[in-house]
Amino acid sequence: MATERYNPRASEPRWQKAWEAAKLFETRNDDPRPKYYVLEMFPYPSGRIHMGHVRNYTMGDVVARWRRAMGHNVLHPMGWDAFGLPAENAARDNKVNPRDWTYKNIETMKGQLKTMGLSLDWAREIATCDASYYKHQQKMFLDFWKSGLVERKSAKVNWDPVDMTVLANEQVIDGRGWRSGAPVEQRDLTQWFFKITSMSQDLLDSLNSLERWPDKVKLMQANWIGRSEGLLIRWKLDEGTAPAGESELEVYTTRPDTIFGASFMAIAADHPLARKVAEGNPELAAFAEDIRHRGTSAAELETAEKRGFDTGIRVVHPFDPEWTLPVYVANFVLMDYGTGAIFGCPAHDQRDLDFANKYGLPVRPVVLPDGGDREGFQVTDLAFTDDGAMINSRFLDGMRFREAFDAVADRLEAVSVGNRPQAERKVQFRLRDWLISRQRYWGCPIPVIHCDDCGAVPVPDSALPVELPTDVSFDKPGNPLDHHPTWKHADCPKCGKPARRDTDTMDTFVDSSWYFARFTDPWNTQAPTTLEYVDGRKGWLPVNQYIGGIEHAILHLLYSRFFARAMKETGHLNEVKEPFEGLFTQGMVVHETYKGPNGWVTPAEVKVEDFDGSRKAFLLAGGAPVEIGPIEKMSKSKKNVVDPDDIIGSYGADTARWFMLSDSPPERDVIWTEAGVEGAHRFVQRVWRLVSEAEPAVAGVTPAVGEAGAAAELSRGAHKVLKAVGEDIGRLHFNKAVARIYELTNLLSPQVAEIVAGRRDGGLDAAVRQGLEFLVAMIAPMMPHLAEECWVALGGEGLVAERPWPAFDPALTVDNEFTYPVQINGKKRGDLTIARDADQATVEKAVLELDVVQKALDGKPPRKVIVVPQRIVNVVA
Ligand code: ANZ
Ligand code: ZN
Repeated sequence: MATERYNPRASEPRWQKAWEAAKLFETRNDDPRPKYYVLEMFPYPSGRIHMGHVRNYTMGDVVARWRRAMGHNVLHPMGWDAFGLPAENAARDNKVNPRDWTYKNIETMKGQLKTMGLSLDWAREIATCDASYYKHQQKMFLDFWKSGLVERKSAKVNWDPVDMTVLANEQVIDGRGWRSGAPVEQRDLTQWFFKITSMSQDLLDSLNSLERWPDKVKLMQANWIGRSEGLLIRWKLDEGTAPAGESELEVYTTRPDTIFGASFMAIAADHPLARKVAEGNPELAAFAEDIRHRGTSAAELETAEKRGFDTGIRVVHPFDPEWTLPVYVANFVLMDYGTGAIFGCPAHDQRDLDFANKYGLPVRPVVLPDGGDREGFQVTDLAFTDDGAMINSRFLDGMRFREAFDAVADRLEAVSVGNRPQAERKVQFRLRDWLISRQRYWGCPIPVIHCDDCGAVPVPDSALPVELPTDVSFDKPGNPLDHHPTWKHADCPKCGKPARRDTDTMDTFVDSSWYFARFTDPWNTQAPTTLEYVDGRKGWLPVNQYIGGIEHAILHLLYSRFFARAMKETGHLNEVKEPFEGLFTQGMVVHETYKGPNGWVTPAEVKVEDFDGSRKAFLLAGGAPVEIGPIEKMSKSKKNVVDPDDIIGSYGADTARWFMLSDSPPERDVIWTEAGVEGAHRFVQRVWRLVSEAEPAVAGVTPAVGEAGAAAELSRGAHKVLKAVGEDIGRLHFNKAVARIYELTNLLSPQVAEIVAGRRDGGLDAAVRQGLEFLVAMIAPMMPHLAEECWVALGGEGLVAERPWPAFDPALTVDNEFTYPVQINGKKRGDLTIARDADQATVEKAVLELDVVQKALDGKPPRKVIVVPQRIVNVVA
């Protein structure tokens, strides 16, 4: 029988309309079934979706559809991370309004997402640039401020000279702005901060409770928070060398055990002592000015050449009044960590060693590697930073790290210098407060009015939202809100005098730090979110499964964790402090790169051919040879991008979805290849053919487990696959689930041929029907359109998208059989598969019936049959 090919172009839009008409994915907050909240990181509306989106949203959709089939009330929303610099750049370059540009992109991308057949609740769509969204953000800002979680302070900030804005520490990568790539400068500005450091300890401790987060993400966050236990030690300045009015230098160290290996002190260029000396020392002033202008990111300091300036000041060693050490101003000491001053121990710290070697300072080892030679141990170019036993350290000799740390701390804590102990234990965090002020237009306005008399005054609730003006000009560099002729003029809410609005907007990471909460009740005009769900039952949060890119491991996820806590503190959330119960970070979509005679070319412009096993590429137009480059992340710069529209247009969304899921484990990169997509499409057609061919033979047949022979075997296989696929999807092992589904079609194919040929033994038609229904249910989360089409072909009722996940029979999924190797006179001659619990007599009887055995015995009775249960059978002829 000839079946027509499946035509996704006709089928897919039809099913999308059917789901929409039935409002299947519009989730009700008062639905009594158990909730399941699955969320993918929402996109920035850059203009078009890319393959990374396709992969991300396909995974989320499989989870959403499967959870729905499992009986959950599923929340699966979508929105737009819609503020940000590209809109302003487009405005400047193309003379379009950032708002128009953004909303147009949203429309385009929404249309694209719809062609993917995602089961999204579009009724909850939000865009962070809507005043109805940022109104609540402004309210939260003010509430956080009231609760002491917001602070306005002057700080040394990272200034991006190209984007002309301040950046958070997290947005400075290797000393450069994360967007512009320009070297960041240091400036003193008064800015708004979220006090994320007030939660450092909790943000760190609670990582332990996140059982369904990848370890690597937790580790990255822990390192970013950077807790260390150390000691503050005050060193006396040597009187003859100290500047007037100065008597001590306080340092922070995590290695007080190495105090007898100290050979110099180093302070930051902005340390008060450095500033004081610089006042009378133009050479030092110039040196300090120079290092101030260079980047001060930790990574940069790590690699930059160490530079220092001897101040001439000396300090006295806390354990030896005769021992003095020089104080340098050095470029590798940060002012905003610890006390901005350190003691350098070259033998056990690489930076200190580089510095000491450059300036000819002593290098004295005080920690001996285990098994090392006490007399001969020396450090020259490589610092020894591991654990060992103390040497050359007077009363510490022989101790290990912990003991030596405590011995130094105990002794110095007991000494008092000017009413205070000379040392004090201190826990220190690397995490800094979150600077949120941005000198940009396209962001959420900071709802504050500055009055000469009253200072910074909150905008009253009744005047929220503070909306962005729409008539802005991008002709001048800098912040358009600041240039606007009227917008910033406002009366002081407190005293009524003319005052100025804050013209800064919030970092767009603020917008994405709470959107997951907004989705739970986007219609609420009074509060940003409410957790009250139904009759005081627990609400939607936390998100049960969050899926997105590893690139957000630190910034977005840490900020969201801060926000959930701050919202809870200010009454905007009830119970939850961890916003994401499960986190999955998917791999990237990568593709070969191609270089033509005039530079990079896109895969669409290239044809690749196989010549005796070696692949060669040519331009489609003109046939010029093309060099095949390495496989890399799809990116515009290398032009190795495949447009989802093209793929969906030619193969359909189901093919794209199937390929994304099938090819590699979801946490790894997936290599997009034409051959792979074609393979996926062949499978789509194969499923369709299987169902179409079987249909006449299974029409009207009631699905059932096969009773005997091939029918029973098929049912066992089908139930096993059903069980495994459910487990695989539950664990997000999509590629494994796909492999199982292939297995099932392989089991079904020959049996479909049998029933088409008219066989029905052991209820084969009913077993095939059941297998096909399982197949349809199992492909439904992944290829939802094809599943609906197959369901119709089988004469099924209703929409697959609404049907429950089928139940497997556990008895059919356990392996009840055992295969015995059968030996004749000690040589293996065959196998016997038989029920695992068959008794000895049954096994013996079955063995003697085997052809090979009968042939060997040649009509005579065996001398002996030895059955080793669950092991082997030996026939002695
Ligand atoms: C002496 C010492 C000896 C150190 C040794 C290390 C190894 P974490 O663990 O990251 O907290 N340090 C302190 N303040 C600094 C600053 N403002 N800028 C640059 N470095 C600073 O690191 C703490 C260690 O980093 C401290 O312990 C200090 O050097 C350095 F064998 O003190 B240590
Ligand atoms: Zn005032």
